[in-house]
Amino acid sequence: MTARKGLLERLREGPVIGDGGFVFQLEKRGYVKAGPWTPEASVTHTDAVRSLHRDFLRAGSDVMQAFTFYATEDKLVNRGNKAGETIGVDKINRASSKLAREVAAEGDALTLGGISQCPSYLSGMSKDDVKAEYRKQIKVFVEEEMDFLLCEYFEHIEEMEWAIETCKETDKVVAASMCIGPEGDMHGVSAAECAVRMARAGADVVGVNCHFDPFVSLEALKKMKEGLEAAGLKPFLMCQPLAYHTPDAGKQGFIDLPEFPFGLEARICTRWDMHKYAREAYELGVRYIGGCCGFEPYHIRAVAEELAKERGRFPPGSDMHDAWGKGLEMHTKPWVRARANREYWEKLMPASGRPYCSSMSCPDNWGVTQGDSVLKQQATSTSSEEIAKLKAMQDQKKA
Ligand code: CBH
Ligand code: ZN
Repeated sequence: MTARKGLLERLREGPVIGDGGFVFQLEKRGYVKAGPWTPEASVTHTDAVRSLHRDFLRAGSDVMQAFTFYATEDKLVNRGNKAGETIGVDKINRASSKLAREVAAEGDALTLGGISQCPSYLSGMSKDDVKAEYRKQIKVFVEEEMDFLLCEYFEHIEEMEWAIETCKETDKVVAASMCIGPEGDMHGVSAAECAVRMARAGADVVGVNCHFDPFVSLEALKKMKEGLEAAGLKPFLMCQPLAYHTPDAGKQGFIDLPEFPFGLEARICTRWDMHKYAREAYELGVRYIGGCCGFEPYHIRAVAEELAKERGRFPPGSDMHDAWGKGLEMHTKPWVRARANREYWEKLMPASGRPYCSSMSCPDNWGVTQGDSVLKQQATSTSSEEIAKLKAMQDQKKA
């Protein structure tokens, strides 16, 4: 039996396809709460998490990323989140790792343990203490034999460096992606410099995830690539963008858009947008190509179909999807049959269907987020009055 190929070997051979958005998808299905966005569903609703992994595997994902987003201790208890007390870091990370491993074995996928930024960093927690938070997660990933590690969704390069350093205490391959766009991190560090610092901290794969659409994210990747080349560094590049169009977003990305997080639907990318994304990413030299919030299995399938030649295979889910809509030739209506071709779908400009819907909205532009301790000092009485009013309204509704 030949040994299973690891991430770096696969990346050298061709594109590796990541998965899509877990917290966003599971929130819509009723298993994650928007706000804390924590992954306790791996313990409380294992079937929901397992089945989303399976959907991504079928769509062509080469990586089953354990559902451990925001699963640090400080985040699980932050602002009254009960998951920390009732379940805890160890149990969530372990259950998530097992689910990823179980589904990965149903295909030839790799398993991945991920860590993400923690609220304590923003509140000024020391480097050692922040690292200790991460160590609790990483310990589980090592014990559960995840194939590699990922530091994802960091908006400050300094915290990212601490996270990478902590991952490097193991002998696992480390990938790192920041939730930044072409304008760089929240402390004014450019995208190019962020990439160089991630690589110097020891990441084998560097790039961006979340916060911006595929095309804005690739702009950031371009800058990262230039910076890395100038510094003589050669890590692999990764991109896992949103599946929402964000041409109007500011530095904080989609978090600042008025539609975040409950009204983003009009911005969803089509599968055809994802063909374009996959091709452009590949041509830029990005080899780890996946998605983040809003990215559903059909988006990943489109990436896998676009790169089928490079990968030498179509994903299992293509059984039910002929390239460029060819299946529409079997439709009953002639004008729909006429759409069974690439040209039609590549040229389509989808309408929003909302008469007064503008193409751009005006972001909040809050600027840099501060830690909870700072926000508490700034909180005004109006906001607590407002909260009390809302609560009363809710109680009235219930009664
Ligand atoms: O769940 C996932 O898919 C993770 N791999 C990445 C999640 S990025 C989450 C963004 C929401 C964060 C917030 O509002 O604080
Ligand atoms: Zn995301």
